[in-house]
Amino acid sequence: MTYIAKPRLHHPTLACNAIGYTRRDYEGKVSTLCAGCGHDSISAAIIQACWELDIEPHRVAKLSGIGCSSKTPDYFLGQSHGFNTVHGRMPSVLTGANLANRTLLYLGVSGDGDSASIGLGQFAHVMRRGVDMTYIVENNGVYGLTKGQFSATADPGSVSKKGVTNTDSPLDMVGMALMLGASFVARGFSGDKRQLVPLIKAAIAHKGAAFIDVISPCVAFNNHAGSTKSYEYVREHNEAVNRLDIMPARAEITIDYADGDTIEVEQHDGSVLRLHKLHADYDAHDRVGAMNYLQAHQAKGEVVTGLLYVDPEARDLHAHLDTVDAPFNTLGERELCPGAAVLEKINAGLR
Ligand SMILES: Cc1ncc(C[n+]2csc(CCOP(=O)(O)OP(=O)(O)O)c2C)c(N)n1
Ligand code: SF4
Ligand SMILES: [Mg+2]
Repeated sequence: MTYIAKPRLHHPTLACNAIGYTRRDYEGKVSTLCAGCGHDSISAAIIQACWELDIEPHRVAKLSGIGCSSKTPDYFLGQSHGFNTVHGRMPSVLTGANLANRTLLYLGVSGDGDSASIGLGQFAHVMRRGVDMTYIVENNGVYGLTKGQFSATADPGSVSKKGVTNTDSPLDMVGMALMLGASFVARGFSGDKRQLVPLIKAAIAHKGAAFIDVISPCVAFNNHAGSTKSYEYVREHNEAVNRLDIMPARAEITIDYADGDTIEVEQHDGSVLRLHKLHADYDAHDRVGAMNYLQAHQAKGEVVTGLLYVDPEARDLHAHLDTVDAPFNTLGERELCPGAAVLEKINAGLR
């Protein structure tokens, strides 16, 4: 229950990260989601990723919309900034916050209903603008919170718990993120933390719009035979393109050239993504190739996971707009009111 606070005292032998925090310092309140819900596994993966990256919790701003998935920011990073927005409106609030203060790490958490149905327009614009953020969609193919109606990501032919067959075409969030210009695009599965934690770490280290679609079974309404978002279905049809390690910038970098199937991708902050290719024909730098690969495997009924595309040279919205480095709330009167002469110059340029 959310009103039950977790004990603050930690066991003295708990391991600490480089800045002295235990993993428990990255937890939030007790989850109220159904036992076995995939979303709780994603929260655990976010906690693990932030702990391993030695992120100071107060440097994170977590934003979400409405839905079981959008409730989850209450269950991790209890000492971070949080904003639970209106249904489908998280991207615009995140964009505004990011423009006002670029010194925080932005984490958008949403659902397939929140981002692919009511929030589709907002999703499109936050991706094409290249807002520097990690955007996670906890994708279960249904509106879990409102009792299991099909969402826009439900596959045609999939059957609801009540026995209704979906006839609509699905929206593929990964395909859309690629098309819209996201500079880091990945798909994970809540049941595969070994793959998901490094994906989240790499997305956080990425400068630009990083998107992760995480298939996250809804055990209450979409985990039965006939569902294509159930634990069983995804385990059987998971097609991983690569395996990822990430080495933070400050750690000593050792590169192993011996393995011909490993690529190193340096991020803007100097951290290195090491991609172990599982499929020799897969190139994570090729946006069009990623789209084709996705479509071809989707047609075979496979759920492609892994890091599908990354542009390590990406420019974010601040670079596009040439904004000031300092957060707006630290700007003084001199910067905000530069005087009549400057105003005259601006007006002259508009005549
Ligand atoms: C403007 C508005 N319309 C509709 C709703 C009802 N509503 C609440 S959550 C939700 C769907 C949530 O689905 P999703 O984002 O997939 O989250 P899940 O619960 O599946 O994690 C809907 C339609 C609402 N809260 N606000
Ligand atoms: S209804 Fe579905 S999505 Fe919501 S908490 Fe339960 S299992 Fe998770
Ligand atoms: Mg959903």
